[in-house]
Formats: sequence, structure tokens, C-alpha cells
Amino acid sequence: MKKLLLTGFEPFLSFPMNPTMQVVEKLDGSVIGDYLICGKILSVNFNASGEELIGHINKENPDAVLSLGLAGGRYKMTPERVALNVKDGEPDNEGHQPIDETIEVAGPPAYFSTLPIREMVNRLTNVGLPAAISNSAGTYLCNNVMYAGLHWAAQYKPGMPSGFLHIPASFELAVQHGKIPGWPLDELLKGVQVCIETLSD
Ligand code: PCA
Repeated sequence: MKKLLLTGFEPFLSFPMNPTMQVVEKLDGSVIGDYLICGKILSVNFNASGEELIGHINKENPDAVLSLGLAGGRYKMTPERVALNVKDGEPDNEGHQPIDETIEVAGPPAYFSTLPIREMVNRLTNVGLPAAISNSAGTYLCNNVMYAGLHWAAQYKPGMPSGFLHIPASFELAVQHGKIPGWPLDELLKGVQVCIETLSD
């Protein structure tokens, strides 16, 4: 059986919880399509999250990598098309705030996702879950981790599908936060499962 490394993030900024943690914890150890799911939580830390991801890849030797992040305020599931070689944005959980920095000094300006993002969006939409390709993962931690995974794969395992899916807030988080839309957790879980099934088929 193949193995998929599924990552989520800890809470950050104005979000007291991160539904990606719940999704990853629920799916860890399960089998979806041809994949055994290996779930890991990454820190919201510019100086650590990329290395954490690479550490998990080296230890688990997955056949594919799907990283999840919360996009608080988005209404849809959004597979990301591109990761930029840029670190810039709000402070991370350690208070570190890079401005206009590169992630990899010798790396290319950007990488495209190697996940079947169009097919993922089509399948999500077909099962009634709102979805769209996103053309920007931002320049915060999610972009940072997506870039790190694709940069590693480009060097060491070019055939390995790798990429990022931003998910909306859970209903529970939306209620706590008060200013963002939210989905029931079960629908978030279903959306992630559909994306992994798409990759498996
Ligand atoms: N979302 C943030 C970082 C952690 C997360 O879940 C982002 O979109 O960059």
C-alpha cells in the first residue's frame, strides 16, 4: 500500500483553533483509496515548519504529500496552484515576521503544485462541495510549507505528487471567531477525503 503524508497546522493569529489539526488527527492511520494516511501537525514558525515537513518526509518516505492549511474567510475548498519563493506577512507564533525574504536563496521563484488540482475541484464540485483552484497560497506559512515540499521533491523525488489545500474554517471556529464563514467538520473531512481519492485514482 502507498503512503500519503497529510499535514495540518497548529492555531495561529486570531484563530483559537485550527480545523486542519482536527482533520489530520481524524484521518491519521486511515486508508483512503490506495493510501495509508500518515498525519502530522506542523508549527506556525517560519524558521521551523519547512524543516519539520522535510523531516517527516525523510522519516516516513511517503509516496505523496498533501498539506492542509486554514484559509479563514474563504468559502470554498481551494487547492493551491503555485508556491512562491517568498516569506512575508504577519508574525508567526514565535513573533518572527520576515519581510520580502526568499525561502530558498538558490531556489526558483515558484513551483506549481504537482497534485491533480483541476480534477480535485471537479470532483469536489460534483459531490456538492464548493471548490475552486486558488492562484495564491499567500506568502505566510502555508506557502512556505508548500514551497518546501515541492523544492524537496524537485531535488530528491521528482515523481512524488506534492501540494497544498486550503480549507475554510470549521463551523465551531466560525462561531468562536465571529467574522468568518464555516463548514461542518464532517464536510471538511469529506472534502479532504475526496481530494485524496482523486489523487489515488
Ligand atoms: N493557515 C496559514 C498558516 C497556518 C494555516 O493553517 C496560512 O494560510 O498561511
